[in-house]
Amino acid sequence: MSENSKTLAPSRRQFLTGAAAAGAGAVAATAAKAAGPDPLITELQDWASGTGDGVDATPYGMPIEFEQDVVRRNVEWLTADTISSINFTPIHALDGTITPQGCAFERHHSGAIELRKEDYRLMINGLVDQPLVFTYEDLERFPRENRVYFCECAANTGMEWAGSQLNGAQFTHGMIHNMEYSGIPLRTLLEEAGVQTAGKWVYVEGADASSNGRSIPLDKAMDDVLVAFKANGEALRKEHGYPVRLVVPGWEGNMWIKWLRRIEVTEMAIESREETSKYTDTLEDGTSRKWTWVMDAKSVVTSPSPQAPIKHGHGPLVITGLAWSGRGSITGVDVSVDGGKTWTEARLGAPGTDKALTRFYLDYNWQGEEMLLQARAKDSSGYVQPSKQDLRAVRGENSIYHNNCIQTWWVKANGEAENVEVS
Ligand SMILES: Nc1nc2c(c(=O)[nH]1)N[C@H]1C(S)=C(S)[C@@H](COP(=O)(O)O)O[C@H]1N2
Ligand SMILES: [Mo]
Repeated sequence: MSENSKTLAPSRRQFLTGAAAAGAGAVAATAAKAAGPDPLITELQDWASGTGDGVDATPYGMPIEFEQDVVRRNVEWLTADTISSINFTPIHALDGTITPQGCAFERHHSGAIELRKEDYRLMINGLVDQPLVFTYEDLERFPRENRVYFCECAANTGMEWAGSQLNGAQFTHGMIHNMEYSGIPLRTLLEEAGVQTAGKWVYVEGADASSNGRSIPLDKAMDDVLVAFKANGEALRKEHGYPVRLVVPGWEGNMWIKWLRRIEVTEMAIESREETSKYTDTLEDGTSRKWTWVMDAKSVVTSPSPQAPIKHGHGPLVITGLAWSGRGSITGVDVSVDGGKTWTEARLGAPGTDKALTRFYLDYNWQGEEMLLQARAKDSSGYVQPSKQDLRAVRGENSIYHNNCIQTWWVKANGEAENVEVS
């Protein structure tokens, strides 16, 4: 503990006593030792005796230097080359639900390309009355909507099938982000082209070398899919598909085509690489499930967790995490501190919304006991997130994708946490 946090303790004690918090006694006891004038309160500080930076110093702001560790990270052995690769959102260090673009995970099959708006074209062809090509400016003239959705790579948590492996929520669950998109319903553009009755699918592809082509059933394409050009109010970042990406709410991230280039209306699915040899789920008997597009309900405790240990003493502890479902909204999250024997309903930071991240909190009185910390999500379809055993009973251990099982963190008496499995 630093000198500062010690001397700050008395004011925390007063706040807690005033709020009559259940665990305040324990905090007050440690705080009493540090009684005495706090120079941070009583002395004039440097930052108050001069002026700060002018408004011209930061045309576009970056996080302050003290937050430098809140960044994307790779898993070395997963990152053989950085072109066809993945990095992870630091979910252990974020709060709320919106993921800043600057630290939202990236997944590229052939690197992030630089595509100017002037050079951007979107083609709609195939089984349509009128094949069309749109410029970026054309797209800006269609009526648009704002929607918040999560994007989760189907491989999120994929390294955990055979046993607990990666030590941190960022690495086990960080292939997810949640942004507010501004975009045009794909339906609007398809109606503009006129889908013929034989058209049952759309094949969507990107302008990058991989093209990452995927087939999407027409029903979904006409439902809630967006052709998006803004995220969290500003232009998409290059790595997220600037200037235009597809948003496929609730469905696996692989279908969220970046640098969206072409939409072909087809009679049948194309059965491309990305929907046959990849993004299918191999079962125990060696056969594979295909068309597993929806991301089922899932949750994770983000703090405490291996990268976010408990650093304060006994007493009030905020247990928090994220929950989401590709089948609707989160209706509740249960938290267990004893490896799933007993559960307590967590408090939602805000009511769950459709196919978006929901933040949950459990305000806990921790007395230094070891915990086997778990969260369990429930969604508006009535689905409850399964245990690892239950998921394995159905899916085996040969899969990579669609692992939505309950995660366990073993929180030790010293506040450190480790990725474990309970049986
Ligand atoms: N054109 C194109 N689109 C793409 C990809 C790609 O490599 N090329 N990767 C896909 C995968 S596998 C995922 S999980 C998401 C990741 O989106 P993000 O990089 O914005 O997080 O984009 C998808 N869209
Ligand atoms: Mo992905």
